[in-house]
Amino acid sequence: MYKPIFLAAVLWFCISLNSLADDGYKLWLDYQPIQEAELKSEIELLLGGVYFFGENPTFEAIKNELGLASKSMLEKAPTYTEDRLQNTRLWIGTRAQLSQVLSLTKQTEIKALGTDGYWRGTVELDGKAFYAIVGNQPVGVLYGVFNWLNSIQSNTFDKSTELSDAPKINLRMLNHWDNLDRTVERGYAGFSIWDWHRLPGYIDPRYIDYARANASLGINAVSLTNVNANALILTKDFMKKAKVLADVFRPYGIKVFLTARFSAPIQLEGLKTADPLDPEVISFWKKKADEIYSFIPDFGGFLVKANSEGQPGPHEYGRNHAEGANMLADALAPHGGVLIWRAFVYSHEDDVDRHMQANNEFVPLDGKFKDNVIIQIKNGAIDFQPREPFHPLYGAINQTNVGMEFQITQEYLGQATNLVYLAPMWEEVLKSNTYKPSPTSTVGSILEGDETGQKKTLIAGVSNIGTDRNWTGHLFAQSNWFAFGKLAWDPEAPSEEIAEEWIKLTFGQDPEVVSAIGEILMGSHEAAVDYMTPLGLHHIMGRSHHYGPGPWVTGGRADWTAPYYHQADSLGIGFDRTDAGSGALDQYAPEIAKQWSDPNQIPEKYLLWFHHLPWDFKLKNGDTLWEEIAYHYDRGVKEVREMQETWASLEPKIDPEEFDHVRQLLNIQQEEAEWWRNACLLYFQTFSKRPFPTDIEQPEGDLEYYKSLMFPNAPGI
Ligand code: GCW
Repeated sequence: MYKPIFLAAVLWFCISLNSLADDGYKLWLDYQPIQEAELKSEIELLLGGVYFFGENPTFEAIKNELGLASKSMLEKAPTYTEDRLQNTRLWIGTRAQLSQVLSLTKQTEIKALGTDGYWRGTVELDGKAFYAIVGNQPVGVLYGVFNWLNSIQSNTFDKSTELSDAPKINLRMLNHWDNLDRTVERGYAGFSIWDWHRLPGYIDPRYIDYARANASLGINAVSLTNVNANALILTKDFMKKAKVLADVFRPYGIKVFLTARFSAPIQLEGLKTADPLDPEVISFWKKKADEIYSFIPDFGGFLVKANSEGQPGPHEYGRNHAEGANMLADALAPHGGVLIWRAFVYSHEDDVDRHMQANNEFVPLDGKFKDNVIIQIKNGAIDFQPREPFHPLYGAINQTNVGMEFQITQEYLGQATNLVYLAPMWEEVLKSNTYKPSPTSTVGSILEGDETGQKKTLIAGVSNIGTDRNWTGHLFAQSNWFAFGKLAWDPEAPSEEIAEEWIKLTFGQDPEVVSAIGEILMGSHEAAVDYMTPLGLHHIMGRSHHYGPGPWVTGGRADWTAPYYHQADSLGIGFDRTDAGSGALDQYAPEIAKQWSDPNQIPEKYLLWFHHLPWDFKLKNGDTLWEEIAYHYDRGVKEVREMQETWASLEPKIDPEEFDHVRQLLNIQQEEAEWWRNACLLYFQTFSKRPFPTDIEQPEGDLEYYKSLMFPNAPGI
């Protein structure tokens, strides 16, 4: 009779224990108590006497952050002083505010860091030492404070070392693909965090935490809505709502952008046309821009997807992308707004290889875009595949502002169940040599503006954020938000260092934990490529939801089917993009086209992206192509199993809730990796007609079964 009560008590105890566990909500801003005695007393001293040189909303945000950090790290609030000398240890302010106490040399040094840069270090005055965090603008100070807090958390703070930093990119931007009904296109972490229904009246505290997280990484712009845009966002009702978000984000240095539906003049104003050269259309957009700026004076501008995948655009009226973009840019220009126009355009009515269509559209328009237009180009020419060679548009246009579009949400990379750290993939693209406009150009140097002197620079990432308690669905997907911010700030930052920083901020300093999780992160992208799309295979996932394998997907428009991309037949496999095939390779610099046209010289990771090769084609290691494909799929599965083992070894050292969350997801990932391997190898074997190498785990199951699997409710569509 006592047994049920006892069990209930045990359960209650477990639940309450669990509620103390870490649910990931605090992201990398989970200021842990400082363990090290010397550091602790040093920080106690600094936070025990903080002086702000002036007041403004960003300094209020800094105070809020210092309060949160101090309470967590030291179990007490900071002490703010009224006098910059008396009882003061930490100075916080702008260069101008600190001009009387900084040497002229120091001021010149800080000035050179630009709007968002900061400097921190010790300043001596009348024999007394103060620690100072200084920016040219309040937002730079904010970045400096976050950087300082970060150094405390990762135990690297040293007050005798001066440190300064400035971003290499102006616009470091998240693109939300969030719909007004709160569904998220390609979102795997719940619903949209923008609660449009309760805005403008209700300010969800999440908005502030979201802004804090972004500011801690230097992210300074967000586009709130899906690029498959709904014109309603441009109505007065929605402007009032967007204004509230802009007001919340402003102290954190974040500007709001909206997506503009090209046909909005027809939908909102009843005009007969959306022709960009029509005077009424021009006047509609001018008035619209004026109206938005009356609500949001520092509105960032519009992000536009036009004439792609059914979205309206200038082509309907016989106009080109420059005519469309420039008309909107002119409407924004008087207010200092920016028009971001996506290069992700392709049409199934065009027989040309989809890979080539963006270059065909945009290269002839180079130099025709207004100064406040940025062309936002995806990292590769197809669509955020597990691995893509860099987009040939990088380097091919050099009189136009260009920006990067990465995808942080894992549409094609295991969605929210697979642990895949994306930074090594981004790094690979950023470091790619384009050979154009100069022999040493890289995608990164082009983005930084070094090659063409472009003044407006941009790196955007499609957000992976949603209403899930841990924001990103998979705890480890937080590392992708984090790494995106870091790379947008500095495209030259090594992905391994970013990983280490994230691990320390998320899981603490224990060297064994840092190194084991580092191994998991750094191997995870290659593992996913191995079990999904090795050797340059691409776009062979399930139809429409893109969940799981679907190399057999046919029907409907050809460029949305898998055989369009893998081209498997009895002779071989791969998409011939050499001169004998579509000729897409010629869109790259001659140095690349020459090397990659040769199947024996092209990096093997891109082999089948550009070549259709016989099943018995010999690879560098002596294996045949068929064997090598099989080895990659097999290796991918084994790599996931190693990730599982490494994670299991960390159990005693990881918060139980976090441990279990990741453990369960790794189990799913392992099953999904096997599913990918089995389905793809069995399918490709129907063409290759060759046995699997004997030293791999033999793919099991029945191809017809894999083909029959349906996921009508898969998320993110
Ligand atoms: O990757 C594809 C996605 C679409 C997306 C499109 C785009 C917003 O499958 O869902 O639409 O890219 O980038 O415009």
